[in-house]
Amino acid sequence: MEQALTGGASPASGVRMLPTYVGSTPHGNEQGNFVVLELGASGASLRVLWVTLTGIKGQRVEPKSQEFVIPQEVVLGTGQQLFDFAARCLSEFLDAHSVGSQGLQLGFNFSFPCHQTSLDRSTLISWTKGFRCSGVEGQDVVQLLREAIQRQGGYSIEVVAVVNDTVGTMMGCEPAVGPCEIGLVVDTGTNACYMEEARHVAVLDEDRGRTCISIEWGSFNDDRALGPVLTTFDHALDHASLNPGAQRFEKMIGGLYLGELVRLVLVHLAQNRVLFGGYTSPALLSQGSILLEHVTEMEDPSSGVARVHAILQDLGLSPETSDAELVQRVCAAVCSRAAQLCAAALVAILSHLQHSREQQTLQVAVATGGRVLERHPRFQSILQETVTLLASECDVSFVPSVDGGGRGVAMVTAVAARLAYHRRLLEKTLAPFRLSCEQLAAVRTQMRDAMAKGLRGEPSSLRMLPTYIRATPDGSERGDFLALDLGGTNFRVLLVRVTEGGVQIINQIYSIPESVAQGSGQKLFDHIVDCIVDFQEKQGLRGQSLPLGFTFSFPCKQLGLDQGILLNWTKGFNASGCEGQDVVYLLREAIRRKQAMELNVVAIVNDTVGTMMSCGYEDPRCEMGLIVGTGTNACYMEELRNVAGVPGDSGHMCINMEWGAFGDDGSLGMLSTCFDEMVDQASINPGKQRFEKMISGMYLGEIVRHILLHLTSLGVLFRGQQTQRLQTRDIFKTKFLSEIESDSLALRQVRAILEDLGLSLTSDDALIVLEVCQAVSRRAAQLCGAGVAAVVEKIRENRGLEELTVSVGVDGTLYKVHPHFASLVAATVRELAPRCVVTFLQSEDGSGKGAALVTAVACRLARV
Ligand code: 0WK
Ligand code: BGC
Ligand code: BGC
Repeated sequence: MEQALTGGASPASGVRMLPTYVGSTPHGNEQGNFVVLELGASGASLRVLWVTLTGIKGQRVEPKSQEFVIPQEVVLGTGQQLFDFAARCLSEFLDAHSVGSQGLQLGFNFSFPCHQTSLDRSTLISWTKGFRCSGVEGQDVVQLLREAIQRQGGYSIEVVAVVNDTVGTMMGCEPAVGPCEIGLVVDTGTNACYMEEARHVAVLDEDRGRTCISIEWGSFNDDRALGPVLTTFDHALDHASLNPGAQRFEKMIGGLYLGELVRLVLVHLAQNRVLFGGYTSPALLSQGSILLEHVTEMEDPSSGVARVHAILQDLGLSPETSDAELVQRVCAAVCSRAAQLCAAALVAILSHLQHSREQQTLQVAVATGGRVLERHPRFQSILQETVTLLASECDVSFVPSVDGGGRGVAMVTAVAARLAYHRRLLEKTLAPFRLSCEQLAAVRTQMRDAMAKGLRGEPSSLRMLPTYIRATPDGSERGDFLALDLGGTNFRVLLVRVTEGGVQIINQIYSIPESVAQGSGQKLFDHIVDCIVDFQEKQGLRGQSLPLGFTFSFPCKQLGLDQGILLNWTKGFNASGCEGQDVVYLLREAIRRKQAMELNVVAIVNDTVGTMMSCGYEDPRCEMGLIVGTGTNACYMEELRNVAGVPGDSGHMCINMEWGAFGDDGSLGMLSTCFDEMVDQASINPGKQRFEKMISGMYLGEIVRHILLHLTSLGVLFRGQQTQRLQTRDIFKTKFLSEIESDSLALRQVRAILEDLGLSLTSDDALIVLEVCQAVSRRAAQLCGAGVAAVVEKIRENRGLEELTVSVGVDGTLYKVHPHFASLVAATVRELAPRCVVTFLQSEDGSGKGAALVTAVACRLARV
């Protein structure tokens, strides 16, 4: 068991430990009417039930049911024959019980070993118990049933769950105390399930709660354990069976085999003249002539020796009384061993639970089902006695299932139906975030149109601001420079030394309190100068006049390299008296107020430009800068001839696109969701930066939070319990998306983060939160990719190239930290700009270095 749970199973052990995706025992509030289809629980028969769950503890409605015998040619025929037969029986039952024809929800009780990947997706591993329909092993049996129901027509039946009979048995029982946590079936076959700690199940990325595991102990065949127990009769039975070598443990316990074992022993004793005077009848010699019912009757003390005689005579034998008594003893031996082996296996579960729950005394209820347990006179008692013997420190109560698990299957179906309904609500909520290739291509084309209009100086949501940067560095830059980097997560002051050997950087991070970012412009620039002066003192630079490059990551209309008019604040900044002002002038004014006269502001650059320059220093093909951090934006080298308002027809000019504002003219309306509207309306700049608000770090967490609130209000999440914390703005950080979407331990991350937010959640909740984060970040990355595709395609067409090879310098926390963002952007660019080979260079030193390089170029040009 432990080997298989940890995924390290050696085929030897044979038990499969299959997750069933049943994560909790019944709450008792499941309600509704459900069709249950049972296949394989009790031999070549199929049962259809109509189960009504009242949702009121102890209030039971007797299920309607009908049994159908499956013809042998179907049991050994094709899978299609079997599932068509099942669909016909379903219709016959529904015709007979007039329970309506629309919106029927069905739970499929399929009692064979299956790899389940969800409550409604299950692949058959191998047939057992005399079934051997072709074309089913390795297939999803839910899909096969759905197709058969489709072919049958007449009823709209939704198959919402597939359940193993042991799980149905466990879920269906209502013990006096506490839920049943083990389900045991001994019918034609045998198996058990139990509630395991989710963290012990390697294939499930879960660390809390419990999950139901179907052990499939029928295939237990550990030679060391079974070797000494297996008899020649077991080997003979196995050899003649439909599946030799398989289900060896089941073939010693299951009702399909007990009769045959007895027969083989009787033949052996007869051939050794111990029985029937050495006579063996053709019936006695024919396989399968002694059934479970025969064994049960022959063993039943109440039916007595007379009944044994009758059965043996039916087999063409004329038994003496001594023969009859000996036959009874053979039956008893075979069945006692079966019950004892079953008990030993059950005790293995009990000791595993005792161990994993670190309980001195384990108290547990075992739901039991199956005709061997129900009808065999002594099986149950031997089982219980042996369990008590082998597990004296466990307090085990056995609870016979009342309807063979039909209710249990309906319970699981009710849970599955609720989950399926929630899934549909989730899909409906997230559908607007799933952008098609056509939608992304439309964004690329719209951005191209807006770029062209912006460059021509026509009204456009893309301002396409000339930066007066005409070339990327050529490596001849030299000197020491101060640089400021304002506008991202951190405000940094840097000393940048550019030498032949490369660039050395010393920097210090300073905070910009919200009160300063949203206070007066004078206070903001005074704070900036205070930080510079503090940095100079720490670096022993006071009194040294170093050229200063200012990375100012906000939309500025540049009138020159050292003149930039702030058009509007973004990203939570809102300092007064700055918009419409030359921020270099504002900085110089603050320098003057603070008498830091040695500061010589030479250049102001946008962080996209600084990033492009910084990466261009290493890779001259870098002609685009991209920021995906708190905000988002891009710049690139445009042909000067295409830039209206800047004289000159040759050469290039770096254009700051300010693509954060793309769609502010409503052109992205078709993509905007109600959640985007909520985030925009709650922002300090409603209607502005719409593209940014769908992509960047300042907003993704808020989009997710609004979606989680919406799903909670629908009852899809957190059982519909809204919490104060989750209603708090900005409480769900964008960095949570990166943590949650990290491939390893994803669900544990979700749980840890949301519990910190005071939310108690189920594993289904955790999965839904993960999906919401994935949908929001994926859309952001794809939109960003569509933007990059528009730009590189523009550069390619500018140069009339068949194919363009270009590099893009990138910076920004979201792009750098999110586990999938960068690869999704690259994939979208490959899709939307197939004729461009684009390399993304993550900037190591930030745009401060870029600002220093721009300053160095300006100083070099000023010297010539
Ligand atoms: C680091 C750059 C800076 C830019 C920032 C953006 O040096 O200029 O503004 O990245 O990323 P964020 O800090 O907003 O995540
Ligand atoms: C199957 C199990 C089933 C058991 C009892 C075995 O043959 O492999 O899935 O639970 O029979 O029906
Ligand atoms: C600003 C841009 C900046 C971007 C990334 C946006 O909000 O408008 O100027 O490049 O954020 O920091």
